[in-house]
Amino acid sequence: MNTKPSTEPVIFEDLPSGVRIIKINRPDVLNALNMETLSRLNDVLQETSNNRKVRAVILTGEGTKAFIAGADIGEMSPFTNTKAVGFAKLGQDATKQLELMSKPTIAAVNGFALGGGTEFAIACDFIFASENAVFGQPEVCLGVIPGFGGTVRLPRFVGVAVAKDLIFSGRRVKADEALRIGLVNQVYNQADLLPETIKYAETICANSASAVAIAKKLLNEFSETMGRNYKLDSEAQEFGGLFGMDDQKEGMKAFVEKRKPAFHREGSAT
Ligand code: CO8
Repeated sequence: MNTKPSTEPVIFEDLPSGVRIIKINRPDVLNALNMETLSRLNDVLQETSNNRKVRAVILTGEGTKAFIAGADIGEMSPFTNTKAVGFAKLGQDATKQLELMSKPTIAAVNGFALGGGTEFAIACDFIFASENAVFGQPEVCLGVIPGFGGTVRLPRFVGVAVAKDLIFSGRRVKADEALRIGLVNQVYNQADLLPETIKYAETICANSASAVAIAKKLLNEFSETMGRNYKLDSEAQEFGGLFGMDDQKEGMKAFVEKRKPAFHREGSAT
């Protein structure tokens, strides 16, 4: 038997019940999302969406430390504006697939879900978290903004005031607070997270798939999914526009060099 861990950045397993578990598999960098991972994830999600045997989807991260620690800062740091817009759109395509596919999607957040990690979690229908889960939108600490749909979807979960708190401050939110502010549906200890998430997904799988699909479509329409395309596009454009600016260069360079960033001290004039 081959016991070597897979080097594929996205792996999946199908359970007999119709639940598919999709895992981001870059544990050495806390499952950070680079271009290759996002392309592969888009392909896997497309196949998942079209595969009639799959009735529910769980998205999680390999290892015990992270769900997704965000976009890959090392790879993203030197991006041009155009490349950054393209990267944001690749991530937005994957989050849209999770949100709009007719099957229910659950994020099993087993550790850090920062930046793009929180954005992928909130694209799912439900978020189940382990006690060690940590959420946050720290992009402003890197001189940028959320780019995978955070400015559009986060207010739907927690309201505009809390979304502004999280996006402007970049502060981290632990599982108990995430439950209190309505970001997550359930919190479990780490060992129970996946089994309990599977159990819940299987409860849904036992129901009529076509009825669940129509309910999901209507609930998405109710929460303004359809008006979201334009807003997602503005987010990608604004995200890309920040690339090459002094604060983006400094913010991401500082992360790679493991030091605090020295941003411009003057405020914005507009
Ligand atoms: N990108 C690249 N590498 C990462 C990332 C990341 N996001 N997160 C962690 N890593 C790497 C670390 O560099 C480290 O690598 P190495 O072992 O080679 O030094 C390894 O993972 C382990 O990480 P740490 O040693 O830092 O582990 P700690 O337990 O000390 O800290 C943290 C864990 C708190 C999660 C810390 O790693 C951290 O702060 N990570 C960055 C989190 C972050 O800022 N995420 C947001 C990124 S921006 C974003 O997601 C924007 C989304 C929209 C993009 C639109 C595209 C254009």
